[in-house]
Amino acid sequence: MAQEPDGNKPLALGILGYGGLGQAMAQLVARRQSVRWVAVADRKGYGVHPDGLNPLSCQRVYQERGSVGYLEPGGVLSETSLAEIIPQPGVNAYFLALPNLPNTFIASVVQQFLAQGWRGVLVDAIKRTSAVEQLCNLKPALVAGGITYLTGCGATPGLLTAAAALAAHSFEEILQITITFGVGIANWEAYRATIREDIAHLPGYDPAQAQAMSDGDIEALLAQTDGKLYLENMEHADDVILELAGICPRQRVTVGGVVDTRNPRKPLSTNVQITGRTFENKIATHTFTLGDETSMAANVCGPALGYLQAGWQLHQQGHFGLFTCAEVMPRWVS
Ligand code: IKT
Repeated sequence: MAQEPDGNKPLALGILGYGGLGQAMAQLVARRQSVRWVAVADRKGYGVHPDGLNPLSCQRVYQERGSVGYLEPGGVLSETSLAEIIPQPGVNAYFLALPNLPNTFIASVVQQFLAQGWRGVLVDAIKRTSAVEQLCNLKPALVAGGITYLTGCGATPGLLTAAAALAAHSFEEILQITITFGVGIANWEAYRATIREDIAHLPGYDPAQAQAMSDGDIEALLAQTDGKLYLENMEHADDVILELAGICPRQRVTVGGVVDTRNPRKPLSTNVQITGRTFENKIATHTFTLGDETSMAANVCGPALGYLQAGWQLHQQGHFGLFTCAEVMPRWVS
């Protein structure tokens, strides 16, 4: 089904997944004029309203009743919410705020959009190298299907990868790109899916194991580490994204960090260091550091929204296929 662009109307945005990041995106969009939040889906239901959904009432319904499917009006309870929301008319773009558990899940959702003939913009904040590689395989189908897909558009990959791609231009050769993140959240329940995905990176765990863990299992694990997760040498798509952009071989990119699930204060300042050799044969390092007061929600959803806007402009110009956060500059959303 074709979602025809109309330059005068606000971009009609849907959010798939209504956990911590989905809810944060809804709040952020409510403060902008050129984007309207019109659709949302969680595991048990979905809601669509062409005039706009209210983030406060959606959050209340979700917290009190467990699904946006209880929204009135516009809510539908369904065990197949994703399949049912895709054919709903009037949505130009979706932010995929879904946990990629199992690791093939986001690619399978994209297949659903393709199978239903949906046209528009999709943006993800996916994390793993192998997950982005699955999406790369879908590129010809995305081109043929008229979908403009932007991948890796959160913080890492996303904001930090794009900063590295920009900083790389001071150099003739990139020797090393090191991303180190510090995330602080008051309680892990606010970001259940994100924390599960982080646990999947710990030694001895994989996505299937993390997905199978009960909330009690996660609490028991966090109790052993005083609520902190120390992540090193993660399988992170910053590497394939920077390689695809021609900046450096993926082996030169490393990602790690610390997540504190019991304290909103960051355990360290998130930064990316780009070390290279200039044309004058000097070795130097650029460092881009995020302000400690910025939250994970701000650093994931803000860039993702900017990439959504960039994707919408590309789509309106007839550019379809797969694009990464290192190939496209996010656009400011008024
Ligand atoms: C990941 O999912 O792989 C890491 C994520 C890191 C987010 C970085 C945010 C940076 C910041 O706000 O300073 C997350 C921990 N899941």
